[in-house]
Amino acid sequence: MTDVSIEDDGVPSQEVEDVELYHATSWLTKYVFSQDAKVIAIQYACTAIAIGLVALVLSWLIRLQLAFPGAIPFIDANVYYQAVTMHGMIMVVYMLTAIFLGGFGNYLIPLMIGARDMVFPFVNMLSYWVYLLATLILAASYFVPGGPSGAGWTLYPPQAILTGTPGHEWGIILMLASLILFIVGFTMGGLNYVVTVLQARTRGMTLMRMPLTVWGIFTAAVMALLAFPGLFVACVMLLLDRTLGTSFFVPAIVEMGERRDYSGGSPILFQHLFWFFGHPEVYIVALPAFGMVSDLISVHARKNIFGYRMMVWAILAIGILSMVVWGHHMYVSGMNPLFGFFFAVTTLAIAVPTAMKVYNWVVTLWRADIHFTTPMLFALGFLITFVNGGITGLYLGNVIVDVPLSATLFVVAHFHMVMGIAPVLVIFGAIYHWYPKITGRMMDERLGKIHFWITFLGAYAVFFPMHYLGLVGVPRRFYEMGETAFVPHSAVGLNIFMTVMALIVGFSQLIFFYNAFKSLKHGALAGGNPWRAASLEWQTPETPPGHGNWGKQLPIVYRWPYGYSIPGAPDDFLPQNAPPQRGEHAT
Ligand code: HEM
Ligand SMILES: [Cu+2]
Repeated sequence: MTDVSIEDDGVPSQEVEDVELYHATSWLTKYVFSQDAKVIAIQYACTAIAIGLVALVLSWLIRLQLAFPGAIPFIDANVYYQAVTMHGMIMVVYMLTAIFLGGFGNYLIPLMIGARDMVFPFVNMLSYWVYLLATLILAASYFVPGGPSGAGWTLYPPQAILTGTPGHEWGIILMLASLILFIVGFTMGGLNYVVTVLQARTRGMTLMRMPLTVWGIFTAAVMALLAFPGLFVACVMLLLDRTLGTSFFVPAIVEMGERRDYSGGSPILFQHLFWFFGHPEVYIVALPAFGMVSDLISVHARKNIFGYRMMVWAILAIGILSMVVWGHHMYVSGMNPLFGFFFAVTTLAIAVPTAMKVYNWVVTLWRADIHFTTPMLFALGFLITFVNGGITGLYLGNVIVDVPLSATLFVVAHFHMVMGIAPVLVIFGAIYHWYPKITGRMMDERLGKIHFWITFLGAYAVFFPMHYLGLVGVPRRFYEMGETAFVPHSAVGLNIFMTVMALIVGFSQLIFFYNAFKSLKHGALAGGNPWRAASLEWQTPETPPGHGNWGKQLPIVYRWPYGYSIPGAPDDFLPQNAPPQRGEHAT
């Protein structure tokens, strides 16, 4: 039967006297400058969603220009490239990274491992405020002379800092300063997540009994702590190149007919540093999503996750491998072909642990008691979308396939599937799933399902045809589309269709926001554990969990978090902290 060890050796669980916990003394320290991970989580999530909405609106501008070139007078080439740049950077860094690690990480880690809070609450609070500052600085670049950077989200020098690129005046400086701050802020949060998982688990919560959500977020945090420094130094050096005239990344160059003072720098060095961060970034987003999807599937299919240990090892293997594949973003940079071979092999090798995870999800669903709740629908949507994006990733991982496709919309379609749509579906699923714990009320299921179907089908309507456009050679980051030589006539109608769908998908998110706000007051009361879930966060004495999460006594953990459909269990499932039952044998 299930893996149970009995720790009833008479030692009381760790107790914390009330006075030992820091206590909020005023409204301000309770809700604004709070050190409670749960409040910080909400702050992170709300900020990330708010700036994400800005990026969403920017994507409409891009799409409107592609479908109706020139129809909207204020979208000139500069505005277009600025929109592409800000959209990409905000979505990847300021929205996805922040919401997965700062949002879900803060909320779920302490609750899922039975801790009272993060181990460094003050630093945790500081992390959020630095992140907010970084976000505001980035947004401010829309209000400085020259506007935000239009260098593309990859910020490649030399063009990122030379005249002719929109935002080379102030935009790029603010962008780099903002990224530097973001990384400082993230590091403070990231150390918290890692140390908390390693040091603050409650009695009986061995590493191999942690929910996969925690494994995913933990591994992502470790990776981010290793990968972000690459971006950090790249940003500092590029900032020096731009402001002090150093030549880290800029070779001797003639600009507008004039020889500039730069000499000897290497633009390729920047690409290496950028992608040393940029590729792991995909998994910094994907691993938490993997973990959360595993938990959603298990709970809503009333079945233990298949191959738990394999899932853990796969997460770690993906984490390690993805640190050595960054060169697949540079196949067209002119690097030594032997490197191309190395990076292609490591890239394709990642498919192995990834496919193992996909098989395990599918086997978990096999003959399960699947409840098609909103969180489950989003989890299934993720599975399909991720597999879809993963397969085109296999194409692009091969040098000879990538070279002709690399500057086309095929790449844009690929990465939107795999790290645009797929993680966003998980974010929604996770919000529907954990909302009752956070607020004490359920979200409306009917609205949730409508929201799912419009978002899921709509996203496919936007990005599926994009593969085709890429294959016929439509370039990416290209301002003037219309019926130019690049764009076959058949693409014009498609482009219009995709743009209309993008607007529909975007506006349909209002259904979600309406649901989330209305349910705060009017949602059905959830009780402590509406999904009958086994993991620890659902076993708190109060819902929403109070300050310190657990009242006086920390829970004791006796088993793994996937005890579902257990014959003889009172309610078909066994929470992690339920004392051993008759018939369970110790391990
Ligand atoms: C409603 C959803 C979205 C739509 C309609 C959309 C649309 C677009 C479009 C049209 C482009 C420009 C393609 C080009 O010409 O190069 C683009 C670029 C990009 N998008 Fe999205 N996007 C969406 C969501 C996301 C999300 C969630 C992410 C997060 C990963 C994301 C990340 C990016 C990135 C990194 C770029 C590349 C920017 C660059 O080339 O510098 N997008 N998007
Ligand atoms: Cu990559």
